[in-house]
Amino acid sequence: MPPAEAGPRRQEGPRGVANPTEVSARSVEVEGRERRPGGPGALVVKAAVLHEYRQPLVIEEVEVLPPRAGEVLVRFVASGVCHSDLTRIQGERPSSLPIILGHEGAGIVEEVGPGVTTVKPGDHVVLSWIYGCGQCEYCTVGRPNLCRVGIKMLTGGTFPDGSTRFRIGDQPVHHMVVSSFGEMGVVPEACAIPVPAEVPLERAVVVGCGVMTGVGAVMNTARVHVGATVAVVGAGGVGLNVVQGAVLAGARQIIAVDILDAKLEMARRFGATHGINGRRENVVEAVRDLTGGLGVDYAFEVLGRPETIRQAYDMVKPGGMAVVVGISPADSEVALPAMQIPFQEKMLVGSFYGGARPRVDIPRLIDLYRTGRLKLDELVTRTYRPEQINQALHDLEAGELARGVVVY
Ligand code: PAD
Ligand code: ZN
Repeated sequence: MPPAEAGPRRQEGPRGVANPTEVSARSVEVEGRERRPGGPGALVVKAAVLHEYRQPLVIEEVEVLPPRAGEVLVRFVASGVCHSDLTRIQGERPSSLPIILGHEGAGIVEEVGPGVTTVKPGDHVVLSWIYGCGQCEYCTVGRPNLCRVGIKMLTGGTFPDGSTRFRIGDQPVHHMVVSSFGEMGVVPEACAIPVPAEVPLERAVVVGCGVMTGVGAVMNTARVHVGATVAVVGAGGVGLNVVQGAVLAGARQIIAVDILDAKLEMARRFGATHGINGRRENVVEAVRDLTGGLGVDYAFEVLGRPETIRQAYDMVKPGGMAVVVGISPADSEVALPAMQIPFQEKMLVGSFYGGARPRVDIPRLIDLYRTGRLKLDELVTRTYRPEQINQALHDLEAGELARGVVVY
């Protein structure tokens, strides 16, 4: 730690901070970082910024404002790259621009704002991309993943009061709640979930989205029963976690469906009992053939297309459940055989962030990894340096990754 006078200083002044009295009461010196004059308390970091849809992310200097009351400044150690980031880049899910994407993050708490009690500087954290306000009906009944304040944060790209903690010059830069495609970010305390320091963050990071979403869809949303039959359409970063969730739940048959043989091979390594290549086979017929003609108890769509949602619905047996995890383009619709809905009593449900209760589920998943029952090492196909972020996104789109992870 440098002597106090050499450490970064916060500037007094009105620019950028709505209420300067809210500036961190427990600020720590942040080694080697410039706190820029004129932007009170702002730190300058490198981040990958999306300025325009379908264009590469631009790596540039961004100011990070200090955490306010109830907020935490995190220095990212790793960030996973998820298809939801690609969807945002492609404009299939419109965002406020410019924005720093990245929602699968893990890092070390650098500084906390006033009133923060659950983490302190130096703590290792995995980030939740859903903020639960703790007060609303959904948070109260134990469904914080549906918290309307959290959804507004996710879709609007700002903190609940409409402000952001990133800036380039005078322009506010939006958040994807976590915004782990940069060296540092500010998140609400509720999103920073402490994890034991001995768990490597460049592995734990994948719990923040892919594992939570996939395993959570099995455990929390579907509650797959022992001995069930399961199909998983789309064996990517999230789908492989549906596969390993089904193993944990004791499913007897786990059928992976993908269009790439390499993905089907990966799915087998995660515990799939069968693989179907959707390019070569009629997947609904193939699933029925493997299940005595009836279909599976549970089918998970982990891709985000109306056609594959329909496939998942069709491959479920009467009385079974189709779970939609994949996020389809904003304006798409699904057609279903209307008469079958009552006759066959099939359930079609959505699963958002695996029904996560982040404070409970993220530590549980980390524990399952520590005790050897959850595969995280095998999920991380490739690691990237921060300046290779566009390459990581390209490799994801090309289907080459289970998960790619940027390490800072
Ligand atoms: P990914 O790109 O790693 O995996 C997608 C997989 O689908 C790849 O293995 C592809 O080869 C495969 N695929 C492509 N076309 C087909 C097809 N026609 N039939 C079968 N398989 C096919 O993506 P991901 O695992 O990171 O994300 C998957 C989806 O889940 C995506 O829509 C993402 O936005 C969504 C998601 N949802 C949530 C949620 O909370 N519901 C959270 C995180 C991600
Ligand atoms: Zn994701």
